[in-house]
Amino acid sequence: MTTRRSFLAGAGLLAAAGTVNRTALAALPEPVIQTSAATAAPLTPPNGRPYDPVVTLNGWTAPWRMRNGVKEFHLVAEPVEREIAPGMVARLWGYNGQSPGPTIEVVEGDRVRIFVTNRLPEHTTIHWHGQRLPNGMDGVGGLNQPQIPPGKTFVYEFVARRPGTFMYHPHADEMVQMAMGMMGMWVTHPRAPHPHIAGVDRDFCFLLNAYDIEPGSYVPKINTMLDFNLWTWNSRAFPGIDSLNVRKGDRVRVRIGNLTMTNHPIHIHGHEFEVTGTDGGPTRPESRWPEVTTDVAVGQMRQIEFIADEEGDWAMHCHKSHHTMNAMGHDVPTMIGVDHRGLVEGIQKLVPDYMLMGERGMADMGEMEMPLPDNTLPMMTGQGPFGAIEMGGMFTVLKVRREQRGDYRDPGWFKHPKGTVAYEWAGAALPEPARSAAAGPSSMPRTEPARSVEMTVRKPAGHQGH
Ligand SMILES: [Cu+2]
Repeated sequence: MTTRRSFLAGAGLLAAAGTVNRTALAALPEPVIQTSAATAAPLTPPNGRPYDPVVTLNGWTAPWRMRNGVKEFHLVAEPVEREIAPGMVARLWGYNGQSPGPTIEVVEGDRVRIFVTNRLPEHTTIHWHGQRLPNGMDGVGGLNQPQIPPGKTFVYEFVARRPGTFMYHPHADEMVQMAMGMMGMWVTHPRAPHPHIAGVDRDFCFLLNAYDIEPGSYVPKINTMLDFNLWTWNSRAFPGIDSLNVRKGDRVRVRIGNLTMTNHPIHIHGHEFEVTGTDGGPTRPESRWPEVTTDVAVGQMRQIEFIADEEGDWAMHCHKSHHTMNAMGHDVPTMIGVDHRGLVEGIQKLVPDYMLMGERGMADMGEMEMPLPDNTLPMMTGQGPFGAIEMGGMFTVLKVRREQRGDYRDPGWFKHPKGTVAYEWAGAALPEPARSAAAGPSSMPRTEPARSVEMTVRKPAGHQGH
């Protein structure tokens, strides 16, 4: 990323010389553009108050320029190309080359100046969700400020007054601009040890977002309110979402903001966590309780923390099962138990490409190499060490390893100790199932005799039918 290097070199020159020329100081900070959807290494603060940086999943942190004690950032609102997962690129709107935009990291008490240049075809603004700030900096177009016309740069300036995890997004033609991917995260680190904010070994953040992009096309349908077909974390869908790689025993924090149009119960396997903060700030320790799933409602941020003390590859996902699917899942009828025998050939005379799907459930689709239209993702995909993972959308893996050190590199798949993986029964044939005789004393007695309903059930071959 040469742009970032030249930015830092430029900042160094400015800082080193007492002979700074006035025009250079008066100039805008050079906007830094990101072209990759990979998770960037945490940005160690080069100046200002120290803090432990976050890692933005499949994202990055915006570098800044320090000018007379003010942290200056430059966000450029512009059309971007975002790889949703290998094999699919979306044409979105975002900031500085990507959607979401870069995470902004500052320290409580920092004075922050953000230059916002509008390179969109229509006006925009930025609202700083959750921040305490002067009313005229809150970014609601028409209410707090005039809209930023195309081609213009506006300046926002305020002190980051309280520590926490916040979000930023337009408050101008909001439905369109958020459906197009305009959003980002903001982390304000505490300036001194805080009684309700623990030090952690790993600190991740990401936004929940969603798109409706027809298979074969590139641009989201912006009028969709609920029926999205791509459920994403930081505009990435499984298997495009990077894993969260931590060391066994690490205290792990994950900050999750929701800028979709529905809620997402986020679930982590193998561990319990506590919600240690919301976009309203850190929660008091006496208000916390253990969870394995936390619902992140629309417009909310939930910060969760846990000790990663169980080694392995643990699924982490939205618990709405339709949100761990990619496109194409919507118009498929339920076919479980339907007898298709003899039907397929007849249909294929009319529709040569017709395929039989879903007679035994949908798991076949995880393995099937179906011909896809250009630029879309299979509904369920991803290969694990034991085969198809049959997931998509809002799914990734928390990788807990004894040998993981200070870096965030992917350690590969977990090597399970001998005798710790579920295995096939190789003993005697299955006995007849015993019917449960349990019927509690409070069960309602039937007053009318049951009428018989005629129904034929065909079980798939290989199972014992009755
Ligand atoms: Cu969800």
